[in-house]
Formats: sequence, structure tokens, C-alpha cells
Amino acid sequence: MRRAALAAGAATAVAALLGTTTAAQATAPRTASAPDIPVAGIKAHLDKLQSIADANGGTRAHGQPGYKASVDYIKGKLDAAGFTTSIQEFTNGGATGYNLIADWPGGAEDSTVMVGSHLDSVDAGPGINDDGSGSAGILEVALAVAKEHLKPAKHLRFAWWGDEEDGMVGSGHYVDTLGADRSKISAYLNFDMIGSPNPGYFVYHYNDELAKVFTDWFGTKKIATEWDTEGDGRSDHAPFQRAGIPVGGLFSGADYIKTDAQAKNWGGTAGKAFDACYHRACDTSKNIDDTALHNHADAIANAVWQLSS
Ligand code: DPN
Ligand code: ZN
Repeated sequence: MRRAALAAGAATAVAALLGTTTAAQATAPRTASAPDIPVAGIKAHLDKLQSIADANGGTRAHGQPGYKASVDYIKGKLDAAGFTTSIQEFTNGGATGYNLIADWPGGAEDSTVMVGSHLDSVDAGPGINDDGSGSAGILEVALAVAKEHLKPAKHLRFAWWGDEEDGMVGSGHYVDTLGADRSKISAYLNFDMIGSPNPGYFVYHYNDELAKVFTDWFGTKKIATEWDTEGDGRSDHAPFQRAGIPVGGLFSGADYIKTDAQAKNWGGTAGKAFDACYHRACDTSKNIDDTALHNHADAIANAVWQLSS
């Protein structure tokens, strides 16, 4: 969702925490660690989303045929992998919108871990970084859950939201219809833009425990992180937060400008936006940094494995 540029608060640098093993951890039952997420799989989904936009007037926006075609593509992959999927409909602006929900059978439903990304683009373009990247990234993580036959202690649910770009309409509708079930969601993790072409590594800092899962993982990979400030209140985590649900997430940057210090940490170009094609027609399958996409997807998989165990 776009808003006028904010006065950028000084981003807080996060000290990279190196993982150390305590005696207690060494003797605790080990949770199998998350697999490497194949970036080629994510890229194949992005190519498909690009071709869907190409076949539908260059967009996958709410109310456009390219949106529903995107839902059908993702749903087909999940159904084939053994997820229980459902489509939640809503209306906005005279058009039907769709949230795609996918449950991995098993795990304690009264402490459900939810992972979500918005699947709609803006009217102006195909929305491949925003937010094909998150949508394809969490799809590949979901497919890894199936491939590994993960048996999490907590229930796992993935969501692809409709109509985020008009003000988190789909996710807002979902949260509104949860009713008393909102207390069963122990965490919501949001991924809106994870392959920015001039990337940063921003961690949502609304909940210490959820933030630490990500900062610890990036720390072990020697990748510096900063707290996200650009995305505050602007994506699908906001309705969950308003409902009192703990939220976390990752973000690789939109139209804020990379500083010299950030370019030193992360490479890329100082003085240039993290994503110069944000909300533009040029947000195509070329508008992706593969390394950032891969790192973020592996971080998501780690969080899913850790938090659901
Ligand atoms: N991804 C942006 C959008 O959907 O328009 C919103 C956003 C911007 C989210 C900045 C996070 C950070
Ligand atoms: Zn977005």
C-alpha cells in the first residue's frame, strides 16, 4: 500500500547475534532444521505470475482477471502438495476479491502459526517484487513443508491476501471474520517484498521473540539486519496487530533510498531506492535480486520450522 514518503526515522542497526549453543540446548530434543529453499523454484513461480500479467493487460490487480488467475495457479500447487485450501471471497469497489488460505493438516490448532503475503499487484504493473516475491517465496516454503512431511507441534496455515493495495482489504476481512478464533493464532508472519533489486534486510520489530528468530538466523549467515520502519502499518500484518495477534516479518525495501552505510553492509547502490520500480510497470520478473530472494526465503523456512515445532 502506498503512502506519502515519511520522514525516515533513524533506522536502528541490529547487532548481528552469533548463535551460541548452551548446554541446555545441546541436550534438548533437536528439531530438524529447515531445508534450503530452491531459488529456482521461487523464480519459476515468478515467471508464471509474470506470464499471467502479460496475458491479462499487464496487471494482477484486485478486480482484474490476472488476480484470479494468480490465485488459481498458487492453489493448484498447494492442492497437489496435500494442503487443505479454501478461498474466502469479499467485495471491494464493486469487484469480488479472493483470499487463498492453505492449511497443513495436523498440529495444535489452538496455537496456529500463520504466514502470509499479498497476491495482488497495483493496476500499473505485474507486481513481481511487490508482492510476487513474498507470494512465490512462501509458496516454495509451503511446498518444502509438504516435501519434508513436516509434523509440526503447532498448526501451520499459509495465506495469500487479496486487495492489499487498496488498504489491506483482504487480510482485514479475514481478521474481521475470525471472531473468537483470533485467540488461536499465536503468530502471524508477513512477507511483502523480499526480492528488491537493490536489497536491504529489514526485520519487523513488533514482537521481540518473533524478531529474534529472524535476526538470529541472519546473524548466523553474517548478514546485517535493521529494524523495518518503512513498512509500519502499511501491509497485511496491520489488521492482525490491531486484533492483538503477535506479528513478525521481513522486508527488502521499497522506495526509501539506500544510504552509504547500508550499501557498505548489503552491497548495491547508495543513493538509489531499494526498489526503483516500486508500484510501476517495470516491477517485472527482471526486478528481482536472486540472492536477496533466496536469503529471505531460507529465513522464512527457518522461522516456520522453529516457530511451529
Ligand atoms: N509493499 C507495499 C505495498 O504493498 O504497496 C507496502 C509496503 C511498503 C510494505 C513498505 C512494507 C514496506
Ligand atoms: Zn506490497
